[in-house]
Amino acid sequence: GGPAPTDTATGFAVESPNVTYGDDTINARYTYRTTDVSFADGKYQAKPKETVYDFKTQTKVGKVGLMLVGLGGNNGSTVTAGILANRRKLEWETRERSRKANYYGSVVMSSTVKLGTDTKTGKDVNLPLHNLLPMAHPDNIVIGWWDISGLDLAAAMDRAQVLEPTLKSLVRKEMAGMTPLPSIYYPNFIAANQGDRADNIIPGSNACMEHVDHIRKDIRDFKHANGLDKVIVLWTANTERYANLIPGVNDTADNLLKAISAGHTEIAPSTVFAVASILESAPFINGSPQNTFVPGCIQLAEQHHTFIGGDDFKSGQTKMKSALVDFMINAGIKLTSIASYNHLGNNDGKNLSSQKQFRSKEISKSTVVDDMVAANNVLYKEGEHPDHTVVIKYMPAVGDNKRALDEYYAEIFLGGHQTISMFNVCEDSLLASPLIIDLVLITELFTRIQWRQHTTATTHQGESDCQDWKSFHSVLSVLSYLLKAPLTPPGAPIVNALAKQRSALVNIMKACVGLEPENDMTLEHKLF
Ligand code: NAI
Ligand code: DG6
Repeated sequence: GGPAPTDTATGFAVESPNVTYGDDTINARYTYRTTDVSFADGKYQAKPKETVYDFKTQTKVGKVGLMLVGLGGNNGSTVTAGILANRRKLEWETRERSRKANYYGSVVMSSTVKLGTDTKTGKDVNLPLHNLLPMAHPDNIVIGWWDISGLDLAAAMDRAQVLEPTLKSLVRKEMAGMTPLPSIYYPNFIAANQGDRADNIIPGSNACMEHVDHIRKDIRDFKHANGLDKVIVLWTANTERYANLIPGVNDTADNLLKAISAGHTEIAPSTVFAVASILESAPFINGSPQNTFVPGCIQLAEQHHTFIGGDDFKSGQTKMKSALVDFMINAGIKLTSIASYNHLGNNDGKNLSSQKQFRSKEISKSTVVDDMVAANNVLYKEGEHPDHTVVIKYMPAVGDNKRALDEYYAEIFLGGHQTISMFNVCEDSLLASPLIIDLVLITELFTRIQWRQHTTATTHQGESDCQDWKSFHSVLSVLSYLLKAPLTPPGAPIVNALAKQRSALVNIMKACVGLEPENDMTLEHKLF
């Protein structure tokens, strides 16, 4: 069973023959139990299946850098101010009372998972999710950035109109010293109404290899200047229009690189950033809805074994939708329509008032219930789907305080109807910023996890044949909980249901320390 378990940075140790703690790794053997189903003789045959994996997690986190594309926007300036406030443990007055910096809204920093049951009290022992495995701390993340708007971050924070004046005054000096690197701007991809803020631009208005090389150099310089072990790049810039998928242009990695070299006009800035990041082995996450990850870009990430994740932060309205619809359909209630409306007055809303950019958002907001509907063949016939309408209106006066109204209309017992109406008001960027932190912390963690599969049964000596160690697939679908339109490896199913997405994340993390998924059976409290 290896050396005796020792304590780790996580504050607990697992005592099991399947778990060993090395000097700089946690090693876990984990039996993954699933059910194979086949159809024969007019009925399903369900056969339990076991697959044995080893997971190896490097415990040394190292120094982590985050480069944000669009840092001068509402999310970018807010997440930076939030990290500074936490790092300096700031407190500030509001009209209600004094507030302290926190990471509320971050599933990693502010939610807990059940470790097990206390042997003395019989009560659950819960740990912050952050403590399940050694993870980076957001306070220590070094931030770098690009923006087509040259405002320093203090001015950008004022423009965003998100934070309390008292908090702004405490971070102003530091933020004023942060100015964005110039970025690439292809006007055709974001709304025309954004043109007046584009004053910090790398020359050229179409994709080209010079732009890729420029961004690659920015990443290298940032890494070197700050002595970083790794850099993660995240797109929190404007929503772009969809890029047309053109055979020979963006369908394969080779074609994509050739198309960039040839200055093809259908390559979006976000794809240029993704390509540059992939080539620098820097994971790239897309917080916006557009199809940055054209097939050629996904293939390039696979070839370079670099993580990519997307698309579109899942913050308020959609997170609620992917929880509520999961509840309704799994309660046997036939949801028949969803009307989703919101209005907001920030720059995101202004950009989305343009039809092509709105269309990108409409797609990502509309696909979020598909898996739940498809799974219930009692309520829905093959191909049947609830009506689903998404409306977004730009209303400058409300600023970042988005108002979202949703009506869920459903059929209940014997032809009755249930209508659930929701009104959700919040600062959009205060919901989105912690998601940026989660995406970075989880992505960073997965850069340190390797797995291998056992291909033969374990002998009495504990030996068996194994495949070579590998990383998770380049398309990091474990980020799904945080994203409206989760990107999955080609051919892999998309899971939108919020509870399932969280379980996948938590249970994979638990498997890495050799613990079983939480099954919620609590037999110990039922079988006396
Ligand atoms: P924002 O409009 O305030 O900020 C976007 C920033 O990106 C601006 O400063 C703009 O100058 C910059 N930008 C545009 N094109 C660029 C380029 N090519 N290179 C570098 N910088 C560029 O938007 P916000 O509210 O910060 O949102 C950012 C993105 O996140 C949007 O796509 C939005 O749809 C998405 N999102 C936001 C959520 C939220 O709750 N706030 C949730 C889900 C997604
Ligand atoms: C209006 O819908 C603007 C959008 O950018 C959203 O605010 C953002 O995508 C968050 O949407 P949701 O549905 O996750 O709250």
